[in-house]
Amino acid sequence: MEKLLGLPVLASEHGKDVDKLIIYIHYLMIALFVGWLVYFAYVLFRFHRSRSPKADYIGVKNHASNYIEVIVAVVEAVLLAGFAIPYWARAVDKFPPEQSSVVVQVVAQQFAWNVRYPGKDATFGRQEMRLVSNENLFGIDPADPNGKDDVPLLNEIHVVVHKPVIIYLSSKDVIHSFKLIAMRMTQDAIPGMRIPLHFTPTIEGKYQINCAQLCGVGHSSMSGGYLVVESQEAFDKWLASKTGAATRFDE
Ligand SMILES: [Cu+2]
Repeated sequence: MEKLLGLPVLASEHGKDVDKLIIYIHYLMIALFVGWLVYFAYVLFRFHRSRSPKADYIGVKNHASNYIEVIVAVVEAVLLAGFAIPYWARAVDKFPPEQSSVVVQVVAQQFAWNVRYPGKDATFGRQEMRLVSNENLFGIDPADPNGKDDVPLLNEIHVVVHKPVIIYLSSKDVIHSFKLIAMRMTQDAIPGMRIPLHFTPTIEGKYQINCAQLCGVGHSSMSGGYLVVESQEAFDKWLASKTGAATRFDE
């Protein structure tokens, strides 16, 4: 079924469940589609003018349609309560501990992804909403020494394979949506909010980041961002090479 639907490459742990749900929903939709077509063909045949020259004012007396409707509703309830809600609960609730995860901050803007790592001390500098400005997208307190070695980047996020990732997502201007198709991850980025999301990548590689909200004329260029999944050694080397570098998006 994955082949038939042409599902994109999957590279995260929880993504299997997302794909399962997509496939089950398609099974239900196929059953409904075929069922309706068969019924339509039957009706064309059964109620042709030649077979029913006179209208029947009493109509159907059996309850087949009620039973079928109940079955469809039960299947839908199982999909919702048995699959969709537990997956959702896991996405919003079951966060891995920060100490054993790669923690990244992302601030979307028209039209790029600003990324920040905590640097060598593994602690982000203190942030405050009132400090957020064009020059200070993350609202970092310059007086906090923890922020001195933070690593700001643009359009690139590196993570470690099989290690959980926590991303704190926000937006500078309008509503964007952070979408990692291979990770089966989509989350709106909303100005003034800091929304956490988490996933565990399973396959090394380079994956495109997309913006899933039409956010302005340059919307499509937000797919210039990418996620690199690599080994711990490669990640450490990469982060060390970026420390001290300052990158900022300017229009
Ligand atoms: Cu966008």
